[in-house]
Amino acid sequence: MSVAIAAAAALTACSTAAQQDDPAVAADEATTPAMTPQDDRLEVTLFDAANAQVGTVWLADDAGGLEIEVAVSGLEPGFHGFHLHAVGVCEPDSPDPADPANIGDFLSAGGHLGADEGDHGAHAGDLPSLLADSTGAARLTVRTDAVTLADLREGDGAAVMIHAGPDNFAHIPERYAPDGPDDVTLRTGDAGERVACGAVGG
Ligand SMILES: [Cu+2]
Repeated sequence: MSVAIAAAAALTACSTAAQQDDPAVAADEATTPAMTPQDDRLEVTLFDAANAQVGTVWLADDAGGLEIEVAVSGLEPGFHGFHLHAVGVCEPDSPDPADPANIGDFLSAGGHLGADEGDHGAHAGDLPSLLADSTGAARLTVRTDAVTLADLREGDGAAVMIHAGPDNFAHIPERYAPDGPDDVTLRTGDAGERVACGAVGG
């Protein structure tokens, strides 16, 4: 019995010593901070128009793309348009830069990132919609290679935006719109008011 205990103790000591001496383990511990610098990831708080914190977005550069994870609560159950907008500000009752007479919550964040490079559904800031459950909570993790974290930080920054309603991605069947969707649909996806916003850079 005492021999077995001694052997087990020796094994434990041996494996601990081996881990400490293992150059691979030591190198990994030494380089982990350098491999995940803060400029490769960012945590963004989402606010509603009453300036209450309603969620968090985690942004992380990922080989050749950007991983976006969002956790939010307080939404109406159902689908909500979810986009990256062009200006890194989250201001209630603010003017739309494209139409300053138009005042509304988070409008100063501008249109979708990359909106001038195509129709909605092909904007760099277009993302899959959030699905809020019966409690109003939503979680989503998505990866895009249309932007990097550096793109979001540069210039005017960017805003992570959640809308009140579902996004149609400007996908309107021809039987409903023989001439194609109108300019508003092609620009916005008709996701409605802006109900939560998180600013990046700017
Ligand atoms: Cu939007």
